[in-house]
This record gives sequence, C-alpha cells and structure tokens, in this order.
Amino acid sequence: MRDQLEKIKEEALNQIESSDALEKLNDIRVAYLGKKGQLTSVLKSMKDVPPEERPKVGQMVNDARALIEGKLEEARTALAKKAREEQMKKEVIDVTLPAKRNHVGHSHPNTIALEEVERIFVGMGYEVVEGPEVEYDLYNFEKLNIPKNHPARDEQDTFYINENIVLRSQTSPVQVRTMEQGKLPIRMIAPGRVFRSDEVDATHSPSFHQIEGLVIDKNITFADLKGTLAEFAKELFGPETKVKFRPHHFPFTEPSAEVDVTCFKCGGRGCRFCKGSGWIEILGCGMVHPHVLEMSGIDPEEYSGFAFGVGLERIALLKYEIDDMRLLYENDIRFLKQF
Ligand code: 2NL
Repeated sequence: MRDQLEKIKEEALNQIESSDALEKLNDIRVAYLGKKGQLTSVLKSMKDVPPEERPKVGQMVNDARALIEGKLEEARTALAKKAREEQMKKEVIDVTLPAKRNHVGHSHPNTIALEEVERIFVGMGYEVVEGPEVEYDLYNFEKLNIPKNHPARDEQDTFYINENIVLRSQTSPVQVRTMEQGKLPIRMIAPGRVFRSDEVDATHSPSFHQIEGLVIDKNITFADLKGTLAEFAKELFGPETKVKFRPHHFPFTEPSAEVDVTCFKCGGRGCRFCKGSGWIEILGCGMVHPHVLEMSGIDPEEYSGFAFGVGLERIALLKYEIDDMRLLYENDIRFLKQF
C-alpha cells in the first residue's frame, strides 16, 4: 500500500512537472484526485488494510493529496503567468508608429459648385426651389413658348415617357410652376437634374444638372439682368471678371443673350484654356417672353422679368480645370479625393 502510494505520488508529480498547458493540469487533477481518480481508489481499498494501520494509511493518502494539490496549484500559477507574459509580448503596442489613416469623405465638385452658386444668389435674396424630374410636356415645353413641331424640340432630344410626359430637359418647369402660384414678386433659382438624349463624350451626358434663375417684378429691365449676372460672374470667377452679352435666341425669352466671361486663366489675353479668344461662354439668358408670362397668369403689361440658365457641370469643369465631364460621373475615388 505504501509503495503503491509512493508510486502514484511520484507519477503525479512527474506529470505535473512536464505539463505545458492548463488543460493538461486539469486532466491530471481528475486522473489522481477526482471521484474515480487513483488516490480515491486507494481510499476505497482501505477495507483491505488491517484496522490498526488505517489511521496511518489515511494520513499518508491525505498527505499525498495535499502535496499533489499544492504542486498542481503551483504549476497552474506558473503556466498562467507564462501565458500572460506571452500575450503581453504579442500585443505590445508601438506608440511611436504613425497612426492609421482615416479616410474622410469629400464633396463632389458638382456639389461644391452648386453650393457656391446657391450662396451667391441666396446672398442677393433669391429663394432655392426644386421640382419634379418627370414633367408634363405642358410645363417643359408648351408654357415656355415651345409648341408641338417647334424646331427647338428637335434641338433638345427629349426622353418621352408617353405623349404628354417627359424627363425634364431643363429646370424651367419649376419656374413655370412657381409663376402659376401667383405670388409676386419672384426671385428664385431652380437647380436640378435634367435629361437629354445625348451621346456621352467629354462635354455631353444624357443626365446633367442645370441651375436656372428667374426674377419677376414691376419695372425689371435688361439692365437688372446685366447687373445681376455681372455680379454673379465676379463672385464666381473673381472681382476682375468682365462679362459680354452676345445676342442669341431662345423661344422663352425676348430679347435673349449668351454671356461670356473674361478668361480667368489669362485675364482675357488669350490662352489654351479659352482657345485663344480671351472669353469663356458660361450661360444663356434673356427677358421673359411676354407670352410666357401670360400663359402662367402674369400680366406682361404690369410685370416683367429676366431668366437665365447655367450648366452646373460646365461651372465645375471651368472652376476646377477639369477637361472631361465623364470624370464627374465615374466617381473614381482617386479623382474625387482631390476636392
Ligand atoms: C440655355 C440657358 C435659359 C431660361 C433658361 C427661362 C425660364 C422661364 C422663362 C424664361 Cl420660366 N426663361 N429660362 C432663359 C434663358 C436661358 O437657359 O442655354 N438654355 C437652353
């Protein structure tokens, strides 16, 4: 019995010594001290020991148990300490390393240009008004003095939903709707997406953005139009900017003009940017046609007004010297992150 106990003790201590994981220690504890463990079975065979020796053997079994438990605890502490040290070594943080880059979002150049244009006109007392992208032919064409079979309908290849409904080819219908509400005077800009059946190239897209402006009041003259747009050009391209009005034709304005600004790259001397002319075309405008006022319920004898339309992409391309409109639609992060 004594030899058997010594053997169990020695074996257990050896195993504890050589174990390198906490789970193994647990297995050892179960194997020797558990309900069906080796020491427990020695206790169970106590009935074979002569009664006078039993206290002695019992004491020995208890001593062995205490010894093994003690060693197990020691080994457990040592292994836990080692594991923690290894973890600390693995998770060490070098505070001198550069921080991970945080990718911050950017406003799209169209958005920046739109906000700039809005800021300028809101500063002059204009309201920003939006409207539907799917419109009645009536609002997109008829009420703008472009009847069926008018040649202007061919100039802008329009997407038709059906005979009476189109994807708006300009944001003028928003202005028509505002005029119809009958609250005068009007000072508004209408920014938004417009659609034309154009092939994609460096300067065209079937879906682009326009900002139109409309002012209606008593005694509005072409001088108001000129002053307003000259001020707009100065704000947008710099205080040295000059404007030039070239006669033009739109069905919804009379008279009509296209506006050029002095090239902000060369100041008007002529360069690659303005193709040597010194001037860059930026918008179309005119005095609202009396018939257009009439069709929206405004008396042209009492009221007059001016209107204009600018391409948002054109402004963005000019302002940021981008030479291909497609870059504005591709959303390549390497392009966008420059703004
Ligand atoms: C362009 C420039 C323009 C207008 C838009 C307009 C709107 C109403 C009445 C009269 Cl409700 N005019 N808008 C006027 C002149 C030019 O856009 O190049 N368009 C094709």
